[in-house]
Amino acid sequence: MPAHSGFHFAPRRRPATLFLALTILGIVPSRAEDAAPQIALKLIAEGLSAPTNLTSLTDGSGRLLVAEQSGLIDVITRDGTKAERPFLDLKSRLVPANPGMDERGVLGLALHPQFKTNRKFYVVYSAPLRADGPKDWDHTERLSEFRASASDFAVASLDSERVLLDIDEPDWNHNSGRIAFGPDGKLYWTVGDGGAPNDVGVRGHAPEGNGQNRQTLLGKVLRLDVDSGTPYGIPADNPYADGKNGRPEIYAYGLRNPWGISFDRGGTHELIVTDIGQERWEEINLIVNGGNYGWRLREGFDGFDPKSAYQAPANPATVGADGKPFVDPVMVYPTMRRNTPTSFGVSIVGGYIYRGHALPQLAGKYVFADWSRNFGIPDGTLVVATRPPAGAGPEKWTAAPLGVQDRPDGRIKSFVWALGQDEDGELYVLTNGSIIAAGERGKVFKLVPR
Ligand SMILES: [Ca+2]
Repeated sequence: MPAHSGFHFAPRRRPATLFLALTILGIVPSRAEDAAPQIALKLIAEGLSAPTNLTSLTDGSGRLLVAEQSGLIDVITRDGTKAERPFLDLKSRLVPANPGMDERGVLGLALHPQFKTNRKFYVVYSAPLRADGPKDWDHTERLSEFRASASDFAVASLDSERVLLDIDEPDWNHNSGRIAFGPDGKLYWTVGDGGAPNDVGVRGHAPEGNGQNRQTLLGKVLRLDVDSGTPYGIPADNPYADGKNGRPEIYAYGLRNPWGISFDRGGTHELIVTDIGQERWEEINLIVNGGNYGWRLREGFDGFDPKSAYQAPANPATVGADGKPFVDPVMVYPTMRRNTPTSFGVSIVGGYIYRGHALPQLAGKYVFADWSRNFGIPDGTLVVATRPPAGAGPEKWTAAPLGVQDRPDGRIKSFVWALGQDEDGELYVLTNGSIIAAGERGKVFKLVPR
């Protein structure tokens, strides 16, 4: 269980000279609460609507791209200025937004590994329901390829759109829509279970739930080859590439609402996907080819029964319908409830294994967040997970709040919408001041040395 206790709200600072003397002597405070956080949040951009993605514009300029859920992809220059002209304006392509909370909009953004030569990039966004989509369903998630202008890499046109794959969605929520290129050059896409509590519903949910049904793309991690085929190719080693026992796009399955995908830039380039739980557990998963991550027969390390979502069944399923065992998460923490005051919050937000240079104390650790401890009040928490040494037995990570300047408990008084990583491996925190994915209360911060 993650240790939130022991981290106090008010920063306790030692005199700098004492701290320096202790450091020279090689004595560092052993208790985290005794050390003032040596990390700060540097404001990079503000006045955005809910920012969902940040990535480097990999043209050598050092500029960043920031996607706003409500439709714009902005260019942020090296000095933190938002360019007047957006990279791309997708507003006309989006389904109309809810007035309140919404999980639709611009959800995923990834540049092609050879962007500098082919100018291609990929976006997942929420389009109005396709004309031939199921009549009473909500909208269509669309993966499209676009191309930046040859004369100006910081500008792209809607006219360059090539639609790769549409996935119809029964509800407005649990879309996920996160994308990333793997070290194999293939595009990975996390898709949520379609919404509705417990992956149960007459509209758009398979009898056994979408997560466990391999004939739907909902509740899956997909893998596509965007460099071959029309409109895309199926990698030969996708587990159901022949289409016999599942949809050929599927790479892994049994996910609920995986809001977070990243490949480790170092190590063995593992694929990390976080999954937002129903009522009990938030998960970090290492995704492997063909893995079944359990939803809705499992939540966290426990079984799950949709008829009693708050209580794990006495005799949980341990294998999927194909007889193969589930893949457990590498770490869980309890979803925030009245009886779990030490939780980080109500929805895990995926991050990155830190491989940058500015913050050596984070090297090799997984930096992520929880969206908020509360649906009404912005109360997100930054978290850092540490994995056991290689070969230390079954992989189980541990986590603690990531203290930052003036917020040693990691609670940064904003909703944490997403994390981002630049081409140097440095990390960013994308926040919003309300639950509404519109307005101008979105900000981007960079994690920097204090
Ligand atoms: Ca799971």
